[in-house]
Amino acid sequence: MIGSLQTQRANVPELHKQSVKPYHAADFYGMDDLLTEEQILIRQSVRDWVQEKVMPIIEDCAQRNICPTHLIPEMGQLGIFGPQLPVEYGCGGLDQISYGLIMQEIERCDSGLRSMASVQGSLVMYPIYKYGSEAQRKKYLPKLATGEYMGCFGLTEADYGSNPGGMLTNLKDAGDHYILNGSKMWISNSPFADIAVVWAKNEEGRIQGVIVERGMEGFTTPEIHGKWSLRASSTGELVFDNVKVPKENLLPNISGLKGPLGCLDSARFGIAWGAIGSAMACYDSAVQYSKERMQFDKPIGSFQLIQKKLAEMLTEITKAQLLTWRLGVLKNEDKATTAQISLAKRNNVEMALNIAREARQIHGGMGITGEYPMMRHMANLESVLTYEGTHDIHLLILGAEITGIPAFK
Ligand code: TGC
Ligand code: FAD
Repeated sequence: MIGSLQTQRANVPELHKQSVKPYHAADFYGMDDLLTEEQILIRQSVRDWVQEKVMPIIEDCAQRNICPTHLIPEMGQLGIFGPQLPVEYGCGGLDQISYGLIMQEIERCDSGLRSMASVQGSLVMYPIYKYGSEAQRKKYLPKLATGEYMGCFGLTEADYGSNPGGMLTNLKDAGDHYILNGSKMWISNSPFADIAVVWAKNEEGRIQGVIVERGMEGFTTPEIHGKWSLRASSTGELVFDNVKVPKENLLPNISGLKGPLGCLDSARFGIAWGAIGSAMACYDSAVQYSKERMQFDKPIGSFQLIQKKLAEMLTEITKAQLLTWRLGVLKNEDKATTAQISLAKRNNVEMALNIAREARQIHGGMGITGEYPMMRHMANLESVLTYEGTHDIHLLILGAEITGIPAFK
């Protein structure tokens, strides 16, 4: 039953191809000197693929609300899914900075595509690896790594977003299986996912994770329509109506809210890198445009007000690059804390959103069209600011870290 949608995913939609300008990566402080040769090679291979295969079609996908699922097999081949997980399960075995750089290069193109990749790697493969049985790891991880299976992560409910601990979705022990009831809202990848990692309360009210497979009776994944943001990503619900879940699908090695929140640390880390990609794309476009666009018989880049915008953009990108690289080092040493990750996610997403807005202004009227990427990035980043913990929830996580007093409730 699993993978029944793969044929549909393989269909390549007819997409309008846009010409793509060469890309100049901002690296004002020589950040590349801090990277290993392997990290630079990995970044380059993803950058080349994105530039050649995805950049030309992404605007059309977003305008027409098409999730480019036909790219999934190539993403699998490139090692984009779960690159930070061990090779013995078919994954990349890479370090955390390489993972971050991959997210950066994908989000330089589009946050929706990065969403697809970070949900798969950090929110589906990671919990199966970290909390799953050996049999679950062997069954799912190699196929998730190639993209043969795609997954989604069900934590949020319609009435429990920032407060997932209040969830109502529940799991009852029915002897040789569990019965799952409830629903999840705002789930990336859900409309085409083969499996869902779902968080639900057991009869004692303790949160547990289960793997639900497409095709299980009573399990549906309606799509959410009408989004102005992440239009090249597919978002939906997960609905469980007395779904029989085999006992072997329970993630055995975790219980409590720390299970899903632990996965979020990995995904939020990837977002911190990804947001730099969006910012770099908008900055690069603004630099090129300001040198070409003439007003008052001069390139607009000759005006001080435009130079101020560009200088401030480069400053913020450079600060974010240094911050995030250091976070990567801490993560490689297994020392990065939740609060440190919150600081980076919060800072970098806001930074990218501000740069998208400023870059849009530099492009004048042309900036509101799909000929340039700013409006798409700006609209996408509104979701990124909200998902994986809202901007204000991350501020409160930092507030609790500083004072020792949680202010959530
Ligand atoms: P609280 O009492 O603080 O914590 C409950 C238990 O969890 C532990 N914990 C963590 N463990 C691991 N990693 C973390 N980051 C953790 N944060 C907390 C904590 O130690 C405790 O453990 P224990 O053993 O004592 O039970 O929980 P709270 O209910 O007060 O909530 C705190 C708060 C608000 C910070 C948390 O609920 C939160 O982060 N809310 C935001 C929800 C969120 O981020 N949802 C994201 C959904 S997934 C998504 O958006 C995917 S989009 C992906 C895409 O498309 O790219
Ligand atoms: P609410 O929690 O209702 O928040 C509304 C406002 O109230 C926010 O400004 C918030 O900061 C503020 N607020 C809430 N509590 C407090 C407080 N204690 N103090 C001060 N202010 C507060 N979830 C998944 O599980 N899986 C996914 O794959 C997934 N993908 C998503 C994709 C998209 C495109 C979007 C938009 C969301 C996705 N989400 C996913 C859900 C996302 O994580 C939630 O939207 C997010 O956690 C916020 O929850 P909410 O929308 O219910 O907002």
